[in-house]
Amino acid sequence: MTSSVRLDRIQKRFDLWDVNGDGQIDRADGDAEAQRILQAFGEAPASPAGRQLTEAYLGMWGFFADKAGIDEQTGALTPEQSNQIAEEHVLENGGADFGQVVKPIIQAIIELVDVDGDGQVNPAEFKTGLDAIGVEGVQSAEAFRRIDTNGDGQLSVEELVQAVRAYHLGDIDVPLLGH
Ligand SMILES: [Ca+2]
Ligand SMILES: [Ca+2]
Ligand SMILES: [Ca+2]
Repeated sequence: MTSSVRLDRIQKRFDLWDVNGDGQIDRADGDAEAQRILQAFGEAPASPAGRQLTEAYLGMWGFFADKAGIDEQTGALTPEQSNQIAEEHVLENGGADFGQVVKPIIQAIIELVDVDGDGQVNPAEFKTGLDAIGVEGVQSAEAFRRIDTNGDGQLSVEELVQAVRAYHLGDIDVPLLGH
């Protein structure tokens, strides 16, 4: 997979993040992305799961603001700045920072899809989740098998975090958080 594909995916991610389309990424965009997903799942923003997801997205924004050295409340990033931070933290440091910011989001989304409450995602929950987030053109059974790296028939938080990272690295073709 070429680095241009990788950059294209990161670019798409931040095009998506720029929810109000003003060409910059800021706190309001992070909040809007969380609301978009909650709406897709029919979850009230004020519910515990709703608050958890919103806080996770704002936490990701805070991470970006911190890396850029700007004020989390009032600052904004250009797409180029966002891409640079994403690129560095997807590719470098063995993905530790990426896992740290993405994990709370994955955990919050699992709360939304985990109908049987076992803390993991089974094939039916996975398909419901993909449909709600609006991931199109993905064979959910095949994607499930690829993400279920230990083959136990369940997707764990860790497997899903690794899958999101692998998508941004260009290793798999399943845009779990939408594209
Ligand atoms: Ca914006
Ligand atoms: Ca489950
Ligand atoms: Ca598994």
